Amino acid sequence: MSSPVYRVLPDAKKRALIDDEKYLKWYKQSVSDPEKFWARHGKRIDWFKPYTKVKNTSFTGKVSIKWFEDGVTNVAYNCIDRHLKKRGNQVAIIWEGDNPYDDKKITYNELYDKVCRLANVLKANGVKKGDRVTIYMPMIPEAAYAMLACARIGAIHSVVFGGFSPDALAGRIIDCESEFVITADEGLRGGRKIPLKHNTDLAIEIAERQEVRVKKVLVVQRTAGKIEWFEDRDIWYHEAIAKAKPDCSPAKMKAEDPLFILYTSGSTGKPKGVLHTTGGYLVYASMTHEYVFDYHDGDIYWCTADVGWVTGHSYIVYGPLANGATTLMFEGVPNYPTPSRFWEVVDKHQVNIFYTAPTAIRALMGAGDEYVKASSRKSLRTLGSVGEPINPEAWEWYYNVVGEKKCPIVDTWWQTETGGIMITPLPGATNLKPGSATRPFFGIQPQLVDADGDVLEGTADGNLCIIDSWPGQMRTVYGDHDRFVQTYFSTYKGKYFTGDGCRRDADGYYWITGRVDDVINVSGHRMGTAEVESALVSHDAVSEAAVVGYPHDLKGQGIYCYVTLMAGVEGTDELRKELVKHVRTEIGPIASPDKIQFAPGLPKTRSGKIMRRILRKIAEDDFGALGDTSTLADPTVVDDLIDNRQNKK
Ligand code: 6R9
Repeated sequence: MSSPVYRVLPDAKKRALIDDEKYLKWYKQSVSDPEKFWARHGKRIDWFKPYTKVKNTSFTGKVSIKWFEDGVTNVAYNCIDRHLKKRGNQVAIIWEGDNPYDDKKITYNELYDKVCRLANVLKANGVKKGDRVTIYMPMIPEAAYAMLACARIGAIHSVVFGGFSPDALAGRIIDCESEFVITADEGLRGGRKIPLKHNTDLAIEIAERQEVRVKKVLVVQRTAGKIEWFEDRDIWYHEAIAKAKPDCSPAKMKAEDPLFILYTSGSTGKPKGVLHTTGGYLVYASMTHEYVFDYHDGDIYWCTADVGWVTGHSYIVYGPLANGATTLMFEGVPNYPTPSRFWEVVDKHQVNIFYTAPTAIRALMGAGDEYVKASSRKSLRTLGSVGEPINPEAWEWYYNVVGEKKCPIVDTWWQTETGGIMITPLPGATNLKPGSATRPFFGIQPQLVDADGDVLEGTADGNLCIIDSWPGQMRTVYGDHDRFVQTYFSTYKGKYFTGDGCRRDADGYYWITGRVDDVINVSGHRMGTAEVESALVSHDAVSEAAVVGYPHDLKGQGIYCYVTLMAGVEGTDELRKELVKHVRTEIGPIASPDKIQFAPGLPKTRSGKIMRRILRKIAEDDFGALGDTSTLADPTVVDDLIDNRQNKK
């Protein structure tokens, strides 16, 4: 398979921090002597006490990952205080509201004030180092203040995406036994209100039934909508910070003290609490932010993700702020009020670096070029993509129409678990191929293995592993280290297994082919099929469910559900609608099933394992290639499934 190659643009090369020669040299150093390489780059952040040990990591046995372990620092100090002398009056955060007339700018001096006050409010309400604080917020600056205030006092934040349901929020509060929640009255997206405080109230009730008691809820007033108020528990944010002191000295944090927990879906069980720590994470987030986007002092940088996802953590808040950047935070959606919104915001704030997801690119491509062409986009210099494989058509459109052939695209592959970007082009160094994440970042050693774990060399297609640690790597699953070892290091002994399939071409470029486990990627959001299944079977009418992904033009993957009903229940369209609604309440709108097929029986092996391979094929309407069905307990169920498939082409 040959792909067009887009050579490094001369202008990008001229201004770049890293050209190809430097990339190759640094990469070689980074993998041949990681200690030395990271000893040098660890210094990019400020340390209260410098580290003497750099790397102490093992992917075997109990698995232990420590970076810069005797160093002492503070993330909020690095993201704010250390910039004040030089850039106190520089804008740290540009906030663009859902409504195009709503925006504001927060300087580093103001950020310091807000974060210190909030840190003092947390302290005054009993939050201590190591305590878990749940943040359930819209995309407003207070979400960033909340994260940084936790970091400042050493509390561990757990940000829960504002689109999650009360049940999903409750599960996350319970898992990390969080006693403090920061939320807003309501969120606002695309002109629609999201009842965040109401959802929080419901989640707290659910948590209480499991004996996890949330003591305080801090509420930011965003819409001034009507909410219920619990006098002894709820606190207005604006009242509390008005009274708080505007200084708060940053807690002395060891490099391996936890910074945050972020829940993410896996192939089995409940979402896992991915734990990231302080020093290594910040070094890695800031370094990747600088080199991958070729960030220069004074650049206006915009990542369109939500802070509820890891991309928002590393590339809206921590990476950019650690680098003293101006980071844009957007409350709204790409097509509100019109599909020109992104480009209008780019022009309005003169954005230089723009980082978004393929699902948004595809949707805007579908809306038509005129929405792009109505804007100038002259300020744009670098474009980024993240969240799922970008199909070459969308890549070409992004490059030609949005970037007008003047902006390199960095297709960045990484995961919640990796903390930062792992495989990516560098704007001034890497020739691009549409659809390929290209080459590993410094310190990253990818390896492809086959199903038996045999290492594949050269041109190959296999499962993607990383064979040595990097500073941004997750350290454990919160409260369940065995699950960490089991999930990531047991499939291929001694290697971190990513769960992704991947091809390496003759130029050594990596092409991520998607998940090889039971995780589906819907609009760049990770969804465990097991989670959707368990939501479905929690409905009275359902006896069994199997969920698979299928190719979807806009979302990348759609959610296809096979549902076996309880005896006597009839599979009507009405019930379909009800089940969709049920899944939305259990998990959230992002988990809405696209197709529901009622199936009297599911294809199972004699040992009772559902053969998902077959279900995937039928969902793709590709049942000519079902493969071997002879091991099925009852091969006749397959005919019924084919006859009643919901994706007939
Ligand atoms: C950052 C983030 C991780 C999964 C990952 C992979 C997919 C992310 C990608 C990509 C192809 C890219 N993924 N970026 N696939 N090309 N540039 O998205 O984290 O939500 O944990 O998802 O997303 O399958 O394993 P997370």
